[in-house]
Amino acid sequence: MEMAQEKRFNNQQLADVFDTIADLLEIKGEVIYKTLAYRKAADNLRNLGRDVNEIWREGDLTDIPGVGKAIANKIEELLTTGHLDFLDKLNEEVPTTLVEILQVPDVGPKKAALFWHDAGITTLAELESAARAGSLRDLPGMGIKSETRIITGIEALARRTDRIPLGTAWPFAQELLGFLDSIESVQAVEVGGSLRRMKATVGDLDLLAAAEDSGPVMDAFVGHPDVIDMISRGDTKSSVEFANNIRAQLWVHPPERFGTALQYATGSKEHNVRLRELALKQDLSLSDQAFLRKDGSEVLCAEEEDVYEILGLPWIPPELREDRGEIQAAQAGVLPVLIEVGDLLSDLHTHSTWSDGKLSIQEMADAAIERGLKVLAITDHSASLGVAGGLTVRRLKEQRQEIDAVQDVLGETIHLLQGSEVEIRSDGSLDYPDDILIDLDIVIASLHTGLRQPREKVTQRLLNAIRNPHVDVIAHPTGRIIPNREGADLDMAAVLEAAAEHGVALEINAHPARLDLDDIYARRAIEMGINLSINTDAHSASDMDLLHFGVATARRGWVTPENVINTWTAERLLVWLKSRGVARSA
Ligand code: DGT
Ligand code: CA
Ligand code: ZN
Repeated sequence: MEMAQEKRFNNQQLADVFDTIADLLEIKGEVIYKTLAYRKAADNLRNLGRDVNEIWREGDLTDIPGVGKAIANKIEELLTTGHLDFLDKLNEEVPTTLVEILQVPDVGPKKAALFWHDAGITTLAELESAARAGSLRDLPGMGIKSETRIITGIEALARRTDRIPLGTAWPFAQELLGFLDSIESVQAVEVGGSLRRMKATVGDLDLLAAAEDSGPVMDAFVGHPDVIDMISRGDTKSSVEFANNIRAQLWVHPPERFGTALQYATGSKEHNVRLRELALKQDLSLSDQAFLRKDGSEVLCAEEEDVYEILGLPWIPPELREDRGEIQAAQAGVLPVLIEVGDLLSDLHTHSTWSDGKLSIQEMADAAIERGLKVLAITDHSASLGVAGGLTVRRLKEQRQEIDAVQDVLGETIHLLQGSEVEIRSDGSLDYPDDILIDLDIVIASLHTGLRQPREKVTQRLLNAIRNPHVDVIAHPTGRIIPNREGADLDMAAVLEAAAEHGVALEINAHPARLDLDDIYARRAIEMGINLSINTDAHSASDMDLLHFGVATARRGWVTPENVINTWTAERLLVWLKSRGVARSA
């Protein structure tokens, strides 16, 4: 069923068109700067916050940042005719299906062009069979190793299915909640499912609304302007797919049943099975509607707390509901008091214009103060990470002067630390010598290159960094990028053991593309007494607002404030940092 017939393109779809153009131009071999305008337009369309159709009707498309006359004309052509001459012509030169092979890790436009010209490959399927047949290894610049990497990359792509990253799902769900909340008869809205449990990726969105009469709410939901497919429509549940390919289901229940409905839809399935077992022990059966007694009468729960209370339990935070011992802990009265965003007083991993950040040190400090932080570490990249503008030793020393100057201006409002995100090189050595590290207020070490090295080698690199007495924090330990890149093949048991032994803190990187450590390893780390550090890795002020994703990941790992060094007062944090590294205290 097509709901959005007359509106041919929304912001997301236009952005996808421009990204495709940029991809095709790169494969064609155009110089990078010719593609940049398309990428920029795509980014800006995605982040516009206003419907491009509206701007087009009411004003001037060139008002959109990054959209000049040429791109405005293309947008107009797409909006009026539904296609684009320029793209059609480009397709005759470069097959569009080549774009899909760019999703394979390590396959960029140059490789794609090579596979196309030298092996006649135009689709992902053709690439896979060529790799499996061993016919890529002899192409220029290829070998058995890179051929194997393509096979494992394609396998990882297949495994990735179409789960949606939390960082995409969450803001979209907030938008939908706002839409539902504005419907007159709706009394409450909530998100359920894996999204409420804040999993790093979600299969679909589960939304709930409380209303006496579900009809008008369902009508509005399936009639949402971005719906491209109505999968089902019922009185308590409807499912749709949106133009961004995200699927969502909406459950509507009367307010007096909202508690059971929300509890049910939040899951997880395994957690819910346990609760139903507990209910049965009291001769009750629990459904999304109510508790049902043997005599057929119902017990209704308007609040989720009521569901747990009837089962003799305190309310359990959604992030814990994975049947990983939370019900037993609740019964024993030992649920952890989970960390919250407000507990964090410092951000210890951020970037400024000194490397690849967007803001000056002063601007980063202002953004941190605005968010109530007491300590901000500026940790720009080290020398060898050339792509990210890593600092030479000389630049590092100059940066110290600027940090001191900004600190003088700021006075007591916030404490600035000069740190560095020091690259762990592919041979396992650190990017700065010890006599430079010793002068930094905080050293975080991380892997950005050589992530595909064999397990033993890549693990050893991380162990070397952990054993360096000047290293305080290991940032995004596995290096995974959601959803494209799996983390390094680390021996995590060895990494955790070394971190515990050397008192190094492990980061939960809050960026929704990382969330690294994940919930499972975060929990194992705190069980071993390892300190964690939740940081934004901010390259801009808005990145600082992603902190809650890191906190949610920590909560899924049963993390309490005491486990996280960012909750410590400035005094305590500074004492800890000074105590690290024998030489440093000298
Ligand atoms: P996802 O979307 O794959 O990331 O995972 P969830 O947890 O959101 O699961 P989903 O979307 O299949 O279902 C949403 C919620 O509905 C789920 O968290 C709990 C509830 N649910 C679904 N199927 C069952 C079931 O067979 N039994 C019970 N008790 N609950 C279910
Ligand atoms: Ca779901
Ligand atoms: Zn960083």
